[in-house]
Amino acid sequence: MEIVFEVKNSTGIITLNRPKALNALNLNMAIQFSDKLREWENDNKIERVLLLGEGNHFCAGGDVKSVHLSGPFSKLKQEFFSKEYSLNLQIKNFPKPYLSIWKGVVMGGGVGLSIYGDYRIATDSTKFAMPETSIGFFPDVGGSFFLAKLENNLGKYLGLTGEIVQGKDLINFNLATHYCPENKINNLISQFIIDGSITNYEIENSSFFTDEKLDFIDKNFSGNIHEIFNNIQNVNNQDGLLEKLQKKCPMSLAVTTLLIKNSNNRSLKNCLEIEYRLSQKMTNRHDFEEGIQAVLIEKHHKPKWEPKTIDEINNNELSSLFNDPIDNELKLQNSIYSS
Ligand code: QUE
Repeated sequence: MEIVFEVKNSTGIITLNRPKALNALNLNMAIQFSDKLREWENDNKIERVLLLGEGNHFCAGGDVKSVHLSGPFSKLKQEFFSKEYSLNLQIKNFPKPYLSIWKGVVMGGGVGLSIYGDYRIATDSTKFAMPETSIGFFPDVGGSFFLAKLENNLGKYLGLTGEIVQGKDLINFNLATHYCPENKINNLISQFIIDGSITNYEIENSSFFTDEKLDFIDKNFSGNIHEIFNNIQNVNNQDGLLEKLQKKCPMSLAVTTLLIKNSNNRSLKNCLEIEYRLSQKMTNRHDFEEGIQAVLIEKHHKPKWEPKTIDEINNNELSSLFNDPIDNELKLQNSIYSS
């Protein structure tokens, strides 16, 4: 079973169960997850939901390897992203307390399964990131919603660089709601299952995002991707940031910047519908194939992006990714619980 459902003491427990694939979410899991949530939403015996990852990690993302292997313009590309994004919205609208334990890797699709819930528990091993610009994709699952809400250009920074965020910073940015030391996680889970309460532990780790770093991000990550590169080129002491960004997919960087810049005040539903159109276009570009090969299949980590640099981006291609309609646009349902 790739996903396991249990009920203990009026708590519905969901365990992502593909530990060898870091619990990456595939279509089958997304369908079962969504069906079970719908059942539990209407079940008076269920008072709350707990989401766990089997093994050492929460969830590495969507199963983009299968998406890639399904070939150009496949049915799976349509089905997987429409199911995943509608599940993200379903979680946002789920009317009962929903808690995720952020053990280990919490990336991409894993963020989408947890960030719209009520409680996200960071622990000592938590590694949170939106790393999709490394695979020729973009920060989806509502990245244009929750990253755009982060202040002082932080969301743009996280979406472009894919940088890992940990304990204290996750709390400071309100990405996690609570911290719990690794050796107290089982206590926290038992308590939540019994009565829905959550112990909040004081976090002792220090922050990696110093005031100086946050100030740097605020100053240099405004505007479009060309302005951002220009800004960074003109400062010293940038800690290899330019080199890091130059390794990412240029078209992904341009798409991510535009997406986050233009998403302020959009609803999650609207963001996901826009992202769906982008998902279909981006997963059928050469760069996605290149990125998946480089990072997940051959693992040589030397993708040959086309175009190679942001300066070679064709603005018509860039705007067509956002503006040209596709055959099967995603139209999500408004929830009866809509907030
Ligand atoms: C960027 C990503 C993903 C990634 C690596 C990136 C991603 C994803 C996985 C992943 C990791 C391990 C697995 C798996 C998938 O890695 O979205 O099936 O076993 O799912 O640099 O966006």
